[in-house]
Amino acid sequence: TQQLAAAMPHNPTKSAEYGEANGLAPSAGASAEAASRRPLASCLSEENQNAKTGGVAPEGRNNTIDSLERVRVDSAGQVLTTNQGVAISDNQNTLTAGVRGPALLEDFVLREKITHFDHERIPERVVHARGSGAHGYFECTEAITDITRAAPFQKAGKQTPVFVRFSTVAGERGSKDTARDVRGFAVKFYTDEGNWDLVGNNMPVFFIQDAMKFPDLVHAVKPEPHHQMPQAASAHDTFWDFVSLMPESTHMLMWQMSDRAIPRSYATMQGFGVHTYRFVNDQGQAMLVKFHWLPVAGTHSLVWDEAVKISGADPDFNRRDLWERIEGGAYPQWDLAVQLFTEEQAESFSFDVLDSTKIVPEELVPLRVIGRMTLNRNPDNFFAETEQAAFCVANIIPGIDFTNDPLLAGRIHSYFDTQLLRLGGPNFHEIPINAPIVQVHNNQRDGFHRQAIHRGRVAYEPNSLAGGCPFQAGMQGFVSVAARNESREGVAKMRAKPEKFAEHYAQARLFLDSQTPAEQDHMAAAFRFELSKVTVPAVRERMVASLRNVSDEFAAKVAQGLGIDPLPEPLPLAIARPPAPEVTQSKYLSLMARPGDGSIAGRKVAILVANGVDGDFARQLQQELLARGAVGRFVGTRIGPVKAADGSSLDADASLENSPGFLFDGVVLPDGCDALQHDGHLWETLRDTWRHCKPIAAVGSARDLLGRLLPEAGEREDDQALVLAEKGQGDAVQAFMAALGAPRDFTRESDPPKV
Ligand code: HDD
Repeated sequence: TQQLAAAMPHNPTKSAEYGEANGLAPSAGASAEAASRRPLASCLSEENQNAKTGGVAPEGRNNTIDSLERVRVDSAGQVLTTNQGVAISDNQNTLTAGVRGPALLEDFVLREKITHFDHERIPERVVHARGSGAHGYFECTEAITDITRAAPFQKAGKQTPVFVRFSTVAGERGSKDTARDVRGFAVKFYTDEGNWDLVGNNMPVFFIQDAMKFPDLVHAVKPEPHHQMPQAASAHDTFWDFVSLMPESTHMLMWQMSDRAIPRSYATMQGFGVHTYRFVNDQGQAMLVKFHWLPVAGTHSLVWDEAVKISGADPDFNRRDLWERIEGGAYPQWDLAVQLFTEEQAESFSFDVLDSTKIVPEELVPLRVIGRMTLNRNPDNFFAETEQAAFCVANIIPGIDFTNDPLLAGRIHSYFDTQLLRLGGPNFHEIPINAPIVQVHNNQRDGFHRQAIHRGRVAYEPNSLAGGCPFQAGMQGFVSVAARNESREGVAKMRAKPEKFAEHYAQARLFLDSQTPAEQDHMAAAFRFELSKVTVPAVRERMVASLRNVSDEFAAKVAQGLGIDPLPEPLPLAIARPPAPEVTQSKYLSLMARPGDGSIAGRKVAILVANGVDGDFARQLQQELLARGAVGRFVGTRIGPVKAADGSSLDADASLENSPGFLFDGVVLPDGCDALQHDGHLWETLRDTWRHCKPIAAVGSARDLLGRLLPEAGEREDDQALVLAEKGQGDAVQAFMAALGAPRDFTRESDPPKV
């Protein structure tokens, strides 16, 4: 605290306000050097970083810690007090007149406690209500000073603290994690030039092209207004009614019906800035840019049956996973990659880069990795940090700028606006999680919950009484890029869209055609499932009619699952002669394209135990998993000790009842666990693990047990995720680990599942 207090400026203009010294000239340290654009003296820069934040983040820590330190509360060893700091003598009994008498109004302790409780809730986010956050840092790996002056990218090795929140979109705050839904991927960079929020999703496109349609989209996907059903699900009439009438959403629907909508972990999903932004360099030259987060652990998803089951057994599945990865040191990491291209290139594309329903295929503009983000600290308090985190698309910094994407325009307005309601006034930027690590100086004053104590009598500009401070930074501050107006029609006011926005299907087809057959099957099954929940036949048919514009074959497959025969006529196209796409298949769009480094860090394995189990094997496997950042849990019929074959004791800390098999990434049956054979939960665990195409290993006597409970396992040859081994055969464990780190092999699947 002392260090921070020392770093906080006394009011450097104080004397000037009273005319004591230097009159109108800003005092030293209160102004920017005219010749250099950085560092602004009042800002955090590499030079003064140590003093202001405690230095560059050491490994395993990050320097947002220091800025939050002053507000952290640790009650260890403290007495209970009221909010006024008065020690409370009795936290059990209301103050009453006599032992059986009435409560007294003067009981300020009771009234304060109850009143505070009554006001504990704030409105949840109107979308993305369900989310989980973590702290970390971004480290630049390649300086791109020629392309942008944005602070995080100025020097290789430079670290910028971040806070990240992942979310589902449609469900309420308490809804399940594994809903079929888009995931939010919002990153707040606390840069030395102010906060930059990159508020993206795990899918690179969006449902609509124009913010004007956002309230309609959200009203359509949220639970229906008359009965508030279904929760956290798009499988209902109003959603499909809307999207089937909005052909521009077709591309996004393909992503949403793919396995990307049910990620295994937040650490195994990509993130995208979605819109085309601009990078701007020192000379004011701009490049167009798209942002991509690439998970180091690779892209891995669940399958639908698994997601449905998990949502019952552990609605916090992704939240728990994120928390445990960080607590366990298996820090989630993403590379930040950019696609950089010029206005001229953009003009030549068959699609409009201002249209958020389109990607720029990587074949056209390759990715360039410029840094890596590591999440290494869980919040101390969910409400104070994750819930109060206020992301805002308008939060950009010098070196980054917007484009005229009409979806982006609405977002620039919407985020700030929603926080006013959600966080109760205009000073939410002072809430510690939202406060930049640079200092804030302006003439904004007052409002609910103001924290800063502004000194002096000047709250206006221009002024002479405060030496002109705080004064504008000119070219050293944020300067909007002198962007050419993208509208070819000039500057006439209009409500219209560029022509290329009218092409709605080419990239939906590109996405579909870029998937593996198994992924395509999952997509068809997802459409079938969702549309089968729609009660109005005309809506189902309209959606199938729209899908015909993507692929007749795919539409037929969906239609067949819905009993629609013959196929309806395709929906009319909005554009008579669509431009030919440059790319019709992209190897980057399948989840299989980025399997990651094969690491098993963060994965969970059920090691089944019962009396008579091979204790050494079980313990060794657990150790080996741990050494590789994964978790092996001993799972028995009940929790508690089991007696291993060698007489030693193993402690089952999970049971087949409280941790069903579908919660694990793989299952191991050690030799001697035959006593589990009559436990029906084991049968379910094996069946689910098999059906979800996850690895199973059976050692020694457990091979027979597996053969009896899961005969289909015996029918498959060359199944990489099925490991059958003699007792003592060492490479069995390695084979199992390899399967655990690899993408799933879906050739086990059949639709519907076989009996
Ligand atoms: Fe949004 C929240 C992402 C379009 C209006 N949005 C929100 C969050 C994410 C996104 C990740 C949660 C942030 C957090 O964790 O607190 N939204 C997107 C993306 C979009 C998008 C990637 C399309 C490219 N959003 C969009 C539009 C509008 C909004 C077009 C309105 C015009 N979004 C909001 C919001 C939310 C929000 C209502 C709700 C809570 C919040 O902002 O803080 O303002």
